[in-house]
Amino acid sequence: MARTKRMSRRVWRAEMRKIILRLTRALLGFSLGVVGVLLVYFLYLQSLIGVDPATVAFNDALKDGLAKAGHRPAYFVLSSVRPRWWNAILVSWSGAASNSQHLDGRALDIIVLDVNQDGASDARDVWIVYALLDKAIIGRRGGVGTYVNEAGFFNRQMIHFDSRGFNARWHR
Ligand SMILES: [Ca+2]
Repeated sequence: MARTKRMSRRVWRAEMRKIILRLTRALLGFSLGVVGVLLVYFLYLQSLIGVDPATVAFNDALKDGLAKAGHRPAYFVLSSVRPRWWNAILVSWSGAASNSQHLDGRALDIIVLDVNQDGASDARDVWIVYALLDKAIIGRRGGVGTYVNEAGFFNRQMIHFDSRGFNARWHR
């Protein structure tokens, strides 16, 4: 009698172990799926998919302008088309505008690296890109902003530009 009890307990434990293992595997698979979807989604937010053609043209002109001036197009897109819920989070996090040009796909935020190839990614590079966008490329057709006075490398190296259809400039 005692032996059968011990046996059934052992069987029960083995069954539990199997169930826990299966649950752990399912949970792991689900988490990886969620991470994958988020990854693809945030890569999409940094792509030029769905960006206004006028803004894409500004971006192309910037690459050309930098090359013609003997510089490198050393920058990457941090933010392009932004869904409403993500913009709402950024409004409270980082002071993004609630009526942001990103909502309509008219804006790009770029992080400027060592454009002039002097070995450092700093304000000099930001001003080279700003000058091109300000005078040669966008003019009165849109907005250009820098964040050179803010804390943190990524803020300071960021330039926003958009095709809002009228002139706007700022330096934070
Ligand atoms: Ca530099």
